[in-house]
Amino acid sequence: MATAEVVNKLEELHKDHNPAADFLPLLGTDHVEFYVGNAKQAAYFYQVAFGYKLVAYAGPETGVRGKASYVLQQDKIRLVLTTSFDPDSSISEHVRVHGDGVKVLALWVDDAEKSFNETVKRGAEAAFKPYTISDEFGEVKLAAIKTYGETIHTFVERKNYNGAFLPGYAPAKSPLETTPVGLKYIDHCVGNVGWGEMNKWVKFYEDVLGFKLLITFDDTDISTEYTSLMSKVVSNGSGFVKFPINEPAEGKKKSQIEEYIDYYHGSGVQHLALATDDIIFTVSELRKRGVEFLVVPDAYYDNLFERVGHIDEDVKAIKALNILVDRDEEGYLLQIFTKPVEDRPTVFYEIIQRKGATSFGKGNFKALFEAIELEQGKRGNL
Ligand code: TYF
Ligand code: FE
Repeated sequence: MATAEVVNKLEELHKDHNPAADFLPLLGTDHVEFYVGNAKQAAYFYQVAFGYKLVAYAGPETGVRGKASYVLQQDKIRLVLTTSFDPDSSISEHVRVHGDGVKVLALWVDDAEKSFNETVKRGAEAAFKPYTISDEFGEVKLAAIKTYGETIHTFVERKNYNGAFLPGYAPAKSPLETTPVGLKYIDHCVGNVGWGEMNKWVKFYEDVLGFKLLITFDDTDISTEYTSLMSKVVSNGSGFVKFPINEPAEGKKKSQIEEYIDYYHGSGVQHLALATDDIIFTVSELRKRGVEFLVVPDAYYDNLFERVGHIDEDVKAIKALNILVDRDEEGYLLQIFTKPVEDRPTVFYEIIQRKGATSFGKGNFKALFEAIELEQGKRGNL
């Protein structure tokens, strides 16, 4: 699909969006919960390397048995890191199979019960039924449905809750003095699904959650020497929630999506794109704190101006930090990708700054995927 069509689609999506008629009005991403082997250490990593602040904790000390959860926040982004003490729990089983990974993409809604009922009526499989939890700070209603792999969407209704996170969590303060790196909100969350499953999951988001197809990338858009994949982006009506879905495609060697699926042992969340409004600051800070990024060759910058025209940023800094730039009809975007943040080549992060552009950096796919292949080769997985 041409870029122009993409832009029209997005405009249409917002123009036609009538929140009152939307059976699943989403206010945004409430939080992302990871199941991990050691939440205490993962929380340290996210505080020190990514500048998150520890805001809440649940565990034995707060009356929660058998597990511990750390809630980390930076502006609107909230991560929850959960570990289990029970080898037979579903959390431990999730970690055994997948390694550290995303279990929950939680969506902030006005009515969790309605969100659950409407999506289940349209074919969603329940993960858990609506229930209410409360403490002295108010009430929260939760319900959840299953999506690709073992991932779930929890609907979080937190009308006037003013506690630290959710009932059961106590406010927490870390002895660490962390400073934010300028991360603002989750721009999109990407799922990798198995061979031939992309359209099934696109249809799931369309039929069950009322999302609209925004962009299609086929294997001709994005096949390099080795890596081949197909991708479709679905968005909710307000445009606040965007889920690209990737599937592997036949290529010369192993697709990066296949590598993920082999190591994750199934479908799951591939990357979270975090928005900043000062990517030079954010990436400089992340690098200082030890976050590792994919490397694109210097040659990428040789014809940058020809590809993207004028940009406001200092190109020397952009090049020194290895930030990628792409332009669409509406403006441009700056983006960069971390290496996987686990030992397995599974979840990674994208840092993105949008300057008008609403697309996903198609012009960078070749350079980006070649950079991914370089890493795949080092792991012996090409
Ligand atoms: O979210 C996106 O669509 C872009 C492009 O392995 C992308 O960030 C797609 C697949 C991938 C890495 C980036
Ligand atoms: Fe992305």
